Amino acid sequence: MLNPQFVPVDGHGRAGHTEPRAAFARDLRAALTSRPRSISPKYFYDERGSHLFDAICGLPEYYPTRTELRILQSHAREIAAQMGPRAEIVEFGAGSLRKVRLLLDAMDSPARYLPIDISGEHLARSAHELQRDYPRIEVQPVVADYTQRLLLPASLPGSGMRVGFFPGSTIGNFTPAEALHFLQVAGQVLRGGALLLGADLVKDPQVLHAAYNDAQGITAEFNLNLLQRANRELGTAFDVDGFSHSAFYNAPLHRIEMHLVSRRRQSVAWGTERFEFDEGETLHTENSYKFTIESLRALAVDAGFRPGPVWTDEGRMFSVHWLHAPQ
Ligand code: AVJ
Repeated sequence: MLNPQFVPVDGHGRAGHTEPRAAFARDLRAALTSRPRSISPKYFYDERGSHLFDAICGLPEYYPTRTELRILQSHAREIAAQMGPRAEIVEFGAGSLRKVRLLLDAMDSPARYLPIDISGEHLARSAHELQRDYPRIEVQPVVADYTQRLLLPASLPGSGMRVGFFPGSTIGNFTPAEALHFLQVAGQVLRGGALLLGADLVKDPQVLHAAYNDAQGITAEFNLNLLQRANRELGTAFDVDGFSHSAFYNAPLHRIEMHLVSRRRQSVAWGTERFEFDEGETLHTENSYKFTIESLRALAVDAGFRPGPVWTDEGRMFSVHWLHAPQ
């Protein structure tokens, strides 16, 4: 079943899905009219942004992707043993599919793979690729915003455990309150199953800083692409050269912050409106929270999960957690 489905999220059969461009316009307008100005990092990921993110994942300074892949690779058998036979994987975000392949290859007769993503195109493409390589697994993409309430198709008859997969430390994009809410919602759809969660760890601030300030400037391009995307899709007139990339580790809050900083006093036209930026004024585009193994487990407990095994690399850079969902 390869056609992405829209999934009702409000119990009234409505698709609970705003047209992506309209949502971007609404959220950008809200960002530009509030102080401090901030917008969700989910808007980084248009076609160009997704390509830039793939490039980031291969950068020498950006350790999370390769470290998590290494952890999954070296512990795939133990992870698969936690799942048991005929498990189904629900992935929050469609991802690059490299990570889930490591799991599927180690699992005992996986039954189904359900990737959930807001971008229907990206999702359909990656689901198709996976289905081609794993003809015996039912691949059922779901177009939905997994940060909202979520209903999933019922488990297949005779299937095993339902396992959520949320790799990449994407959970770090949420505020602590949002992360708690996400885990509570995930706990409901995974009831009786488990969540396999990747979380980046607190470490030397210089290592963190470098990961978001790469020498090739790809992360800067990725950040600035938000303004280019707005110009392309919404007809804003951002002068992209008038903004610079800023990323720094906010140690007391355990998070990398990314901002777009106005390099001068300027006015940005959008239709009949204008939005003023002072010199040095910022649009806050992303938080990337870092965790300790203990802080992540405590958060999971608050959301009703029971922490199981944790896998990490030798350098303790990144962590992968097995979390038992509530019964
Ligand atoms: C996909 C959210 C995990 O926070 O490290 C990479 C996104 N931003 N470089 C991260 C990102 C800048 C990434 N996450």
